[in-house]
Amino acid sequence: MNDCLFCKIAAGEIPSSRVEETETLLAFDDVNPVAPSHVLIIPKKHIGSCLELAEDDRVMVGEIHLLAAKIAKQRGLADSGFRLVTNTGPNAGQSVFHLHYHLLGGRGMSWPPG
Ligand code: DGP
Repeated sequence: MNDCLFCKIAAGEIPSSRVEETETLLAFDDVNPVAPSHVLIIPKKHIGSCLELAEDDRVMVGEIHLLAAKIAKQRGLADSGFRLVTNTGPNAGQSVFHLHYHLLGGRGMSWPPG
């Protein structure tokens, strides 16, 4: 999508601190980290949120979880734990309308979230 920030990051038009990349996914550091480790995982193709996922996206969604686990292990978060979350819509505070998963770790987190 022309005007989408994360599409531009995926295309390399806006710089980011890249963590991992696959054929379909990009992982990069969040510009405003709220935990010592705060990585965003996005599909390279534009999907506005999980509400727009199609049957054909099943494999890609699974790959997001596998990539999150790989990054968590790389960063030494497997034992201490981490959170993988996708904010959807206003009540969840979604601010960028391109599907993304926050991988948060490196500190204790409360539940339920605020
Ligand atoms: P959400 O509120 O769930 O839609 O999260 C959007 C996240 O995107 C937020 O944690 C900040 C991050 N973000 C916004 N703009 C940029 C950017 O230009 N670069 C990077 N790396 N992250 C960004």
